[in-house]
Amino acid sequence: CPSSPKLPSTPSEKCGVLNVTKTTENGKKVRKNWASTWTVLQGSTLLFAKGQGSGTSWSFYRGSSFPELLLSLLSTWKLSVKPRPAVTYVQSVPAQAVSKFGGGQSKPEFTVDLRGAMVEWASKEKSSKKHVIELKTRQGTELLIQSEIDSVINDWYRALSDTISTHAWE
Ligand code: I3S
Repeated sequence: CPSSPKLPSTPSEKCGVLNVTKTTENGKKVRKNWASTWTVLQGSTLLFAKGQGSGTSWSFYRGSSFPELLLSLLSTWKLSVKPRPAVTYVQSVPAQAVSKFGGGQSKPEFTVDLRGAMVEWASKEKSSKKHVIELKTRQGTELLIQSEIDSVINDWYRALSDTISTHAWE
């Protein structure tokens, strides 16, 4: 990922739009609230920024490639429409295309410390969605991270696992 002028100078290792929800915060269970979320992996920190306000925040997508934008919108729509339609997603999408952290957003909405965290594929009981990663931090925050595109979520799984092993003893 290109680094953002608004964030600390460490170049980010990975970025992209994922569907994210917290399930536990500081050890307390919270209601799921899936949202299409701009996600950046920087060192041992994972940063998130949701689109702002209600409806579609176009600046959020500034710099995204067209397929990425389309997939993200489809995914947001799919999250808000029930029952879920059978949508088949295009599999080949250029991986990282967005150049700024959350477009117009200057600060990440929340961050997660990956040191001592655990990552695994979420069981069916955790979510009815496919391709869901469960992330548990040492601070007692638990998140579900999902993408409709297997290659995207597999890459994130690998990146998160690698980061966690690299920083395991810090
Ligand atoms: O694990 P749950 O509680 O069945 O998760 C679903 C609910 O959070 C649901 O919200 P409401 O209970 O407010 O209707 C969400 O819309 C679903 O997306 C959640 O399930 P999945 O399986 O999509 O994670």
